[in-house]
Amino acid sequence: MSDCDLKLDDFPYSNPGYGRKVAVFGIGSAGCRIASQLSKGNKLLEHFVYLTCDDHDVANIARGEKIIVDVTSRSKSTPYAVRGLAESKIPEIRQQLKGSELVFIISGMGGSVGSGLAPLVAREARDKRTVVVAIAVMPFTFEHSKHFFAGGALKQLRKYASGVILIDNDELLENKQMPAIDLFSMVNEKIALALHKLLGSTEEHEFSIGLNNVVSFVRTKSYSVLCIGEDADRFECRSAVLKAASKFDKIVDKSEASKSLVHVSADKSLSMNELISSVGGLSGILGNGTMQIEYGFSANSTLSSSAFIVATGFSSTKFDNYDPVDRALGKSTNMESGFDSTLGLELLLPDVEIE
Ligand SMILES: Nc1nc2c(ncn2[C@@H]2O[C@H](COP(=O)(O)OP(=O)(O)OP(=O)(O)O)[C@@H](O)[C@H]2O)c(=O)[nH]1
Ligand SMILES: [Mg+2]
Repeated sequence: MSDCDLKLDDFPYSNPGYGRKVAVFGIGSAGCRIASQLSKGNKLLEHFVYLTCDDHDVANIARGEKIIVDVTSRSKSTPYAVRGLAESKIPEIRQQLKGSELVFIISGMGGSVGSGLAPLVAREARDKRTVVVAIAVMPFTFEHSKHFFAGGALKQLRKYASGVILIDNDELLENKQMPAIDLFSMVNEKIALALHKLLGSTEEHEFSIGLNNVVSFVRTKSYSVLCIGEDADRFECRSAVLKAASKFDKIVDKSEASKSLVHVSADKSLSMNELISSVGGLSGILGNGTMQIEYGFSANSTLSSSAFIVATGFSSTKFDNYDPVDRALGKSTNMESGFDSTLGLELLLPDVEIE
């Protein structure tokens, strides 16, 4: 079978990978870091594209395509400005999207680059009838000044993407005493590992949910949220699953969960009983008792037990409050206009703080 004959449905197979049929766009500083981390572990995902305004975001990335939008620090003041400056890069973006059936967009929300360019790439991909799954890392609660842009960008992403998976930075921090630089790389490793396991890796001793399942699962207009739990001390996967499940409470109304995907990563002694009690216990925590669960597991971890849960079906999240214009108007702003048309209001409300 030649490369061109491969369909997404042919998963799993190990060699070759998806080639250009699946593209991963890392956008902005956080997006480039997380995508690069993912590229190191995943053999199936082969076409990585890094899109940003700052050379240093991609300086240490050896493989993949890089698109740098030329800006000065002053012209990079808002996502809208960055998007305008990226117009000249649209042919390059289209070139990188060519032949893709599925595009993952990974980006931190709230800065100017990811918030400006992730919706642009999502729009371009959608115009080519490509399935777009956006993975949006939401800013910390303390980053008040970033919430408005994050809220606006999220709204646009939801309009263009077939599905959006939200990650709450607040819920990834376990040890706040760690040096900030180590903490960010640890958080990025966790996110990349979660995506790697959920999207389908090809390692031994692994039973993966698979890319097709994940994509059909997140193709919904409701919110999907990824939470991660770890049990580093006792190596218990049940405790890792419970920790991950408990995090949803702070982001969404967890009783709304209609479906969830769970990947449990433990050492090779993982027993069927442990798996049953870990995964089975989940429907008592998430959803209203009828939640559908798909699961996968790895029995090759040597570091800790981890659980990665993507749940979907949520009608709102704590991030809905991140758009003060919506809140002030008490309604959903027209997605067509997104944050572009409300930008003037942001300038009038520079110090809005949202708890
Ligand atoms: N998980 C994670 N989040 C990050 C990282 N860097 C930044 N963030 C978060 O992502 C949001 C967007 O930040 P960046 O990606 O640095 O922003 P940008 O898109 O490059 O835009 P500029 O700041 O204008 O350069 C921030 O509000 C942070 O909360 C990272 O390495 N990992
Ligand atoms: Mg940046």
